[in-house]
Amino acid sequence: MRHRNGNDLRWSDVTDKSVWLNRRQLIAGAAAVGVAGPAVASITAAPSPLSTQEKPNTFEEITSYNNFYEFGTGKEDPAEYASALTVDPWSVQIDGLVDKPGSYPLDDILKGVSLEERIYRFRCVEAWAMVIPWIGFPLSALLDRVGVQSGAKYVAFETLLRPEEMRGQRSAILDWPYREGLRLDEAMNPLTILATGLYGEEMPKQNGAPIRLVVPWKYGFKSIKSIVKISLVARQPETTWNIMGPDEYGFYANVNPEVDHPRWSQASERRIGAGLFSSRQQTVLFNGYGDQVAGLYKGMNLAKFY
Ligand SMILES: Nc1nc2c(c(=O)[nH]1)N[C@H]1C(S)=C(S)[C@@H](COP(=O)(O)O)O[C@H]1N2
Ligand SMILES: [Mo]
Repeated sequence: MRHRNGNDLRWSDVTDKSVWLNRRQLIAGAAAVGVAGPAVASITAAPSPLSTQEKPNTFEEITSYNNFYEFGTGKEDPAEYASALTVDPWSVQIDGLVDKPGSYPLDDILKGVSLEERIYRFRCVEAWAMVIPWIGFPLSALLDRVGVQSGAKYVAFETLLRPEEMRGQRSAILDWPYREGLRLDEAMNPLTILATGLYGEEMPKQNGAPIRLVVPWKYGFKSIKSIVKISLVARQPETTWNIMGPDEYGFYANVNPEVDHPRWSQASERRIGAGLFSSRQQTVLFNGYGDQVAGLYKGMNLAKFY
């Protein structure tokens, strides 16, 4: 990418097992990176039927191989430098075509929702992939709470701009702050979540603490991190990567094995952690979430609106 310039499952049926599993994997991951035990608070969240049964990547893989250009363009830069980020206090400004605009403290946002574990496939436009056990809640729950007005057709998101803590923002590698957007129906889809944690713990800073978007059927760059602003708007908003390279990064950015990136094929992907000798896996249209989202794009030419 670096570039020129849980409804049918009962809580009691599954909670113990998932908490145990998360713990065990977290401890294994933390031990491998040399992190001391009790620093993070664990989160209680219900499992979701929208989760994949695929085996998640390890905590260490998910937190040591990242894209977060605010901390540098290298995959290891976010793990090294994101500790400088202050995530408390944190508020999200919600504005535009909404009934209840305002600056919402994160605690207040979280009081109004119930957290779920969503184990999702995640596919970066650079052709690597992981499986990540997010903790979060549907974006629709927050949008319903603030009251979306009828003129709103898109949702625009912005990341924090704080170059004192985000060293990557001291150079103009991207047009800061990082911005992303979704069509309103994409934003309201049940798969679209705001994530506040992973592996049953608060969101690691390198993964977009304290709150980030996750849109699992789209390339990873749509899943904007460390969000401070959500605007309901009438027109398709400008988005960072689309401005950088309109021929390379579309607004829709749905995972599609048949639409190659101009500089590489999107037909297959490298599963992080699959081992040195494992072959690449085939990329699946909508990252395998077609049953839930294909209907959003009926009548659109997916090669044109890539
Ligand atoms: N603010 C911000 N959000 C961002 C990015 C970024 O550089 N800045 N990178 C995106 C890209 S390209 C990917 S693949 C994912 C990576 O998420 P992860 O590091 O949690 O796997 O975050 C996305 N969100
Ligand atoms: Mo990405």
